[in-house]
Amino acid sequence: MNELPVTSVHIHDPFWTPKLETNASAAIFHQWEQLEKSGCIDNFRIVAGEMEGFREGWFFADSDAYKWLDAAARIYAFSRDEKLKALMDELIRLVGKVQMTDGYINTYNQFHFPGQRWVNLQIEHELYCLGHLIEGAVSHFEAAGEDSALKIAQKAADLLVKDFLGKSPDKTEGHQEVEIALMKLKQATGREEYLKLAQHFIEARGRVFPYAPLIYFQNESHEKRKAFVRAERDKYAAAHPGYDMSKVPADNPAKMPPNIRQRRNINALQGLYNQQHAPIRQQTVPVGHAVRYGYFQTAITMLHRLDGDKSLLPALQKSWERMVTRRMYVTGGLGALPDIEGFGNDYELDPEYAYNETCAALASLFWNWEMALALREARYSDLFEWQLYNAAAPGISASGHTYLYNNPLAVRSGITRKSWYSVPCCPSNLSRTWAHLGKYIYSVEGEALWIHQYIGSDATPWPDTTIRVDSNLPFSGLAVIKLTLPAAKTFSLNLRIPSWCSEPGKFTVKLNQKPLEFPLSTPQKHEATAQGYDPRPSTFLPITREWNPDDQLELTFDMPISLKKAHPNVKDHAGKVALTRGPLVYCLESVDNPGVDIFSVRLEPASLSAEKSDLFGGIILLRGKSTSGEPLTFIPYHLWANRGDSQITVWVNQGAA
Ligand code: FUB
Ligand code: ZN
Repeated sequence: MNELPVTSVHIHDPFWTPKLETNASAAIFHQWEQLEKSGCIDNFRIVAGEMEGFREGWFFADSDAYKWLDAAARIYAFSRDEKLKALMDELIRLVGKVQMTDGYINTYNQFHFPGQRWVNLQIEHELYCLGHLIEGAVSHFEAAGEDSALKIAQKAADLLVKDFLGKSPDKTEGHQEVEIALMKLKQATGREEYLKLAQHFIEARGRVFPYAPLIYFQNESHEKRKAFVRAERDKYAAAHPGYDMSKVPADNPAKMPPNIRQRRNINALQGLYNQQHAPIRQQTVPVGHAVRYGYFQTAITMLHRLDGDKSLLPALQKSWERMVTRRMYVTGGLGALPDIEGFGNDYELDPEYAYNETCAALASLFWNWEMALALREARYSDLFEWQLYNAAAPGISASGHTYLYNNPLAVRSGITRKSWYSVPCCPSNLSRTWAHLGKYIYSVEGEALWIHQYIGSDATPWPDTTIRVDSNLPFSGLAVIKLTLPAAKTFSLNLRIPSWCSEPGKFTVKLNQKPLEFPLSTPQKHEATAQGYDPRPSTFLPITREWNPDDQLELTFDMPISLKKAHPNVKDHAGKVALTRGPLVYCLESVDNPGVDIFSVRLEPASLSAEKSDLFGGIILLRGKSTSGEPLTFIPYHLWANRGDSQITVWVNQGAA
């Protein structure tokens, strides 16, 4: 199945439209200000010779400018905001000036180590940065219809083809991303060599035996280079008394489990950390850094889409199943281990250590969309929906000015939304995904149309057909679908029935006010998941008929409050429940529950009810009582930390002790 061009889908949704407007009018400009303030854009000015100064930030800081360009371009495609265009043009001009004649760009090396390149590929992210440049340039080309950024990106990509195509497996990037970018560039330009290089990187991964010496020596070299940079910075500061050493803000702390440093080292030496431990068709378990894992799975699935290699699919399916059943939080969050920023062992899902980086959730969205296109199974779009609301949406505040990087399920103190991070990978990743939300709602193939998400929107799947979805999700379960056709037309409409109301009798479909009957499918038995959320019962309901102009479908999904329980193998979860309703996970936040110890309170499940409130512009809260009669208020998890410092917990004790 194929996605629709994103600009052919127009979102008008009571839940999403305000968020997309905040993204376009506030978040993207806030992010630019922060990139300026932290020195990220000045790095380009300095290397371009336009200002004097010291290059700031992590060795991969360039990627944040490029990802901002990607987000800005995708927003510009809809907003046509001239102020945004001017900022994009300025950034593109600078990047063009920094680019070396053979296509190379990396302000870290160009400033600190001129003449050096591709030194520590497993660690230093040069190809990751160029990948984000390429993605940003493709978005800019598609949005602005100009090739100023695309030319730069192609020149860089041509250098990559020259230096890496057909080379040995140690010449692969430590942080996957460039593979996705090269495939997008192939789609934008038609140039086969970009697809070939992406395929080469994907197939070469996990084929360095043994891997440990490679990463060990690159790490030693990387540490030496970092020490050199630190010493240079001290010298620069001593020679420039006005120099501000604190441009880069501090991160939120992550609560660390015991032995995490040793686990990280072992993980890295085995190649698990960056999925270099085995060739791709043998990678059937989610391991290592969760963002790299998600980007890599996305790239492999995209490769299948572009070159039709079906042998890529079984490992992807197995890995997905293992992730969903044993290595994913009830929120859809990925990454039980801080420091590794990635997966722990099966059922290792501590709510306080939970890292659940926002980018890991976004990477999973990208992957699940590709899986949905490849396999036409509703489970992937179901997980997309769940992670969209409960793992990605928590990452950005209502104002669009503050962000969460790690997303634990229990916070006692010290974690809150911040206006910026020393590693600001999540904000622009969120913004570019929000701007492309329309892409994930529909897909088509021949005479068939799929609805993956019930997000209010208009689309034109075929030149003579318009579809309009009006939706009350995520707070109530009504979606109305209207078709506009010039004449009667036969096609198949595939409606996703969400996992959260897939049981018979929990949903109804009416066509022009009359209920439609469907044969009931026998529910399949599945291994219980680690945290109670299971996307696998979701299905596509196909309706194939001759549709008349102005036909209208009305879908009603039941939304009872559901109490999820963890698998007995998950430590310390016995007797606890997580509350969900429709596609939303709820939590107790201290600000709504004064005087209650949210970590020890015991919920009386029979007391629970859903209630409309004025909070956050009108949301549904869950209200209940503790076994000793204290009132309890639960808010959707994605909204926590919008009202100052607070404690939260998703898992609560239930019933008498
Ligand atoms: O290393 C680049 C990005 O920054 C990763 O994807 C994130 O986990 C963060 O470390
Ligand atoms: Zn991130």
